[in-house]
Amino acid sequence: MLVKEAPYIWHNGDVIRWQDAKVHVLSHALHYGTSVFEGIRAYHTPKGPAIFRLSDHMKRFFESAKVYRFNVPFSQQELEKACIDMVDQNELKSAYIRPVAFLGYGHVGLLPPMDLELDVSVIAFEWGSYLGESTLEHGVDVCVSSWNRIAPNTVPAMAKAGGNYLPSRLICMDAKRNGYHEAIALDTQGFVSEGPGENIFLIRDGVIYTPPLHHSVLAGITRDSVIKMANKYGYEVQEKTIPREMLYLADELFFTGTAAEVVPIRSVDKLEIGDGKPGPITKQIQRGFFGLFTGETEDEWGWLEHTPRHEDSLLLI
Ligand code: PPE
Repeated sequence: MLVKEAPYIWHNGDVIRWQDAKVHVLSHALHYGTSVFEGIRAYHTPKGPAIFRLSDHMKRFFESAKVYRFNVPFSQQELEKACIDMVDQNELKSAYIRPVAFLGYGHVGLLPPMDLELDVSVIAFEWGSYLGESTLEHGVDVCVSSWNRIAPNTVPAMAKAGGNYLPSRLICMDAKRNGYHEAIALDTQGFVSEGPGENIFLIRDGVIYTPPLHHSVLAGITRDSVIKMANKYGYEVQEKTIPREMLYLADELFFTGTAAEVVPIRSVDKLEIGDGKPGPITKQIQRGFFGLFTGETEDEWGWLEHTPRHEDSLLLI
């Protein structure tokens, strides 16, 4: 997806012009994947732009950094404010927000000094639907990837680090090369894990299932939101090990993710799921999720952070 540039980027505490946000080619993260990041969406609501679960995303950002013992030289509160400011100062009605912290320039070799501070940027820009315009309504065709997800005790799946996404690239390419919208990956034991950038849900006989975290799954914030909403609607949600064949026998399947949102899956390996159309429970959950942003679903969890406008705080260097 070609990025849609915005005027400003927050970088190490300053607001700079988009074009000026550059790094050195010897930056550590470019060579070794030593970065952590988040993907957060801001939605256009009747009360103005609202960021979805900002503090939960930034909590995960700091948790990812903790696993790698990274020294992020800003507080969670400061970075939350940077996210709000980037939506606000770029005058975005809706946005995808990408906070990233990375080992920058100055040291070579695998282990620079442990107290080295990371560079931190917050980028916000417009990003439409992730898997294609009509997919939210009609669903996606997926395959099971020939590549597995990252293995336990190698690359920690719960830490959202740059390096995690090399296997995701292989999984995505597998899907695209074979004419699918996306792929589902199995863990190294052969159980269903997740998509390259999405969690997965399966519905069978009215019960909703999703793989538990020990199957190399990112603890998705959309995943958690869907579990809470489905419980509210009275569905039983089980975090259960899912064998591959259960995908083919599902009544309904869908992906969740910040970029992907809630996307129905209409076929797996060219086998139709249900009658090949988004099912009723998927549609109910989709409606509930998007309703949070139109106001049709009451935000009883306090998930929406409305962005105030600070005309006087624009700090351009
Ligand atoms: N699994 C993976 C591996 C993953 O990367 C994401 C988010 C999820 C599950 C869903 O998590 P959450 O966003 O908290 O509901 N993937 C991000 C990056 C996608 C990209 O292509 O870049 C995202 O959706 O922002």
